[in-house]
Formats: sequence, structure tokens, C-alpha cells
Amino acid sequence: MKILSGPLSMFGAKAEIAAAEKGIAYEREFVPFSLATMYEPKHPDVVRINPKAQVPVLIDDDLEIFDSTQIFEYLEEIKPSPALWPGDAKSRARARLLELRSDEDFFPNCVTLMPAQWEVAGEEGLARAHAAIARYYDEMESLLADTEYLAGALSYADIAFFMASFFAAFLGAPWKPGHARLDAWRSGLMTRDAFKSAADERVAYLEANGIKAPAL
Ligand SMILES: N[C@@H](CCC(=O)N[C@@H](CS)C(=O)NCC(=O)O)C(=O)O
Repeated sequence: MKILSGPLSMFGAKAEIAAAEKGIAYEREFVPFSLATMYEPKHPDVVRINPKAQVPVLIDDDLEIFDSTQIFEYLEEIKPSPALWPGDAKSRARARLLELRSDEDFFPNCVTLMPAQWEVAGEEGLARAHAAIARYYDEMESLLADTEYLAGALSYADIAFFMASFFAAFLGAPWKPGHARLDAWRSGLMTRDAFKSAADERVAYLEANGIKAPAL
């Protein structure tokens, strides 16, 4: 199995963490990426497999798929244990919704904080993104009052929000000191090899490129 990812790809890191948590052996290939040229030139397999030409892409013999959430579903099918979706239907639906919201509700606000977007967003847009991120952190902080992980046991929802909040932090939106449960949640995840190595690698890439990485 091969995962095409990127040295600063948060969606690629999701796929890498999930495969590692499951104990699935895979070869990782980073596509061309630099802070100056971003994902250009595109990797030919990425262009061929994903109409959006984005990573991650997973190749497993004759299977070629893309999108981090689709990759989660495939990994869960081929190696159900350890489970990364909860066992009962309602808990699983909640976990899936949290995973989707991390990508589609929380992360777009982080994209607004990227320097290339500042002019497009304007001051008001940036303020709106910061406020939305802060509200989301507050919501996750409350959720963690009753549970160690976002959806009960460790799940794909944790993987998604761990990486999304990592990106928010280095883009200038870390959570505030009042978010003690989020701190404990992230520290707990950082004791797991899969999470730690994905985060450490991204920190090393940022630092090698002169960008201050979030404190983990
Ligand atoms: N929904 C997709 C998003 C993938 C995505 O945005 N990938 C980024 C890297 S993190 C990418 O390849 N960007 C390059 C581009 O859009 O040209 C997923 O979950 O995999």
C-alpha cells in the first residue's frame, strides 16, 4: 500500500496517522511541495487518480482512491481492529459528524488565516475566521467534559481535529489557556507514536523553513 502525501499536508497526515494507528504497513511518498510553489508541479499519479489533483491518494494494488475520509473508510474495512469508529450506530454517526465538521466547518476558517488569503478575506474576514475558530475550540472543550476523546474511544474524529487544530495553531489561532481539557487531549494524543511522528515531522518541516511551529 502506498499513501501519496505532502510534508505539510494536514489531510495527508490524517491518512498516515490512521494507517499507523491500525498497524497497517504502507509506503509513504511525498509529492513535490514547497512553500513557494506549493503543490506544483503536481505528481502525475495524483493528477491521474484525483480529479481535484489533491493529496492524500492511496494506492493498494489495483485500488486507487483519494480523500482522507474515504481512506479512513477503506482502512477500517480492511483492518477492523483496532476500531477507529465507535461500535454502535448513534455513536458512530456522531463520530463521523465530528470528523466531517473538523474538515468542513473548522478547517476552512484555518485556510482563511493563510497569508495568501489575507487580502481576499480582509480584516473582517480574518476576524470572522478567528471568532469561528474560538467558538469551535469552546465547543470541543465542553465536549471533552464527559469523554477522554471527542467521540468516546479514540476515533477518526480525533485524528482529524488533532491535525486541523495543529494547523490552526501555527497559522495564529492556538486555543486559549482556559482550554485545559483540549490541552490534556492533545498531550494524550502526543504520547501515541502515530500522532507524535506525524506532528513532529510537520514541526521539523516548518522549522527548517523558518516558520515558528506550535508548541506541542
Ligand atoms: N477533502 C480532501 C482535501 C484534500 C486537500 O485539500 N489536500 C491538499 C493538501 S492538505 C492539496 O492537495 N492541495 C493542493 C491543491 O489543492 O492543489 C481530503 O480530505 O483529502
